[in-house]
Amino acid sequence: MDHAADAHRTDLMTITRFVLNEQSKYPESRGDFTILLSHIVLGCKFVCTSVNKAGLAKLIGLAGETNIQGEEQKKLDVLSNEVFIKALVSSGRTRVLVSEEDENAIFVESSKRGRYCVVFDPLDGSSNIDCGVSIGTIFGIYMVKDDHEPTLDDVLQPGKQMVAAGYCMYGSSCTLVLSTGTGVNGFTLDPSLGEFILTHPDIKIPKKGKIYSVNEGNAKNWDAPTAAYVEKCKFPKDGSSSKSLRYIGSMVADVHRTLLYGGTFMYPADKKNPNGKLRVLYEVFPMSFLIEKAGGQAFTGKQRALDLVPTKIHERSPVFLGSYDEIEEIKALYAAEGQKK
Ligand code: FDP
Repeated sequence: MDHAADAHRTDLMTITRFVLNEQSKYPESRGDFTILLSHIVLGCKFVCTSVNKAGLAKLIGLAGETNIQGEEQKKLDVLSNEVFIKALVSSGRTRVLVSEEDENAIFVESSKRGRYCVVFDPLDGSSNIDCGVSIGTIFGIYMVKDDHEPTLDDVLQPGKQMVAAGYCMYGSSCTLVLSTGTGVNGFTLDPSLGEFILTHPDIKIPKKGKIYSVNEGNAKNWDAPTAAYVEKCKFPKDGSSSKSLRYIGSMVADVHRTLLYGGTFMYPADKKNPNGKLRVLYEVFPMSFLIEKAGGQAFTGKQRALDLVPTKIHERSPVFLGSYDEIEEIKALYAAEGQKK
């Protein structure tokens, strides 16, 4: 990127302008998606500001409640959840909402109802809040017919049916990565303008990668294909260099790096957690959607991640996602293991 030229840029592609441009390609479009997205963007800006001043505003620390996953809720989680629910409902474009923080799905009252269902994790990676490590919001969007009473089936759909997905990372800068089905684009918040500006157009994940990312503390409980892949990363037998290990432990940050630099991000099954840790609807699906749209792959150890059909809103699944060739290797290891059985 030419930073000098960039500094003098006057023709800014804001996220709203970008989505309006996309919308103009579909003359039948009613603009509902653009309105929904502007409410999500507002939620992201609000959470970004809250994360930035968390220390000052004493938002760091426990809120005194435990969420349905049995995790302690942080004040920022509670706040972010409220912000997103209010922003989504007030858009008048949503129907069913699923949040990581709420045990039950939210069915939007009929006067405020629209065609979109949003599944989201308002503040993912929350164990990192107190030490200032990057955290983020993850969201996936389904569009359903608006001719029926909303039900859970509206959101219990495979990830390949999503019409859009994205995340916002609250890090050294605030970055929103979005796919509306064709390509993946990254926008960075310009705090002086209060606008997300297109900074990473048409992101493509490198076909191969030099980084692997996994919680190696769980290695003693891994299955054979996961252990074999990681062993190969560290001790390649084909004369190639060993891969680097990078694990932040905050999914948005680990996936963001994987998307830009290539490699693999894994949260595999293990003996203690046969379904892994990450939640299908609002972690595995949106991230798999983005990785696929950027040219990579996402695999559960058994199938393409986006083909999973969830039966419960907080279901978990193992996931291996990243560069196309790396995931091919992991798929081959699982296929070989399957033949042994
Ligand atoms: P966190 O527990 O801090 O909220 O699913 C949540 C998540 O973070 C992901 O963001 C992250 O990738 C993963 O859990 C980290 O889990 P481990 O601590 O088990 O490695």
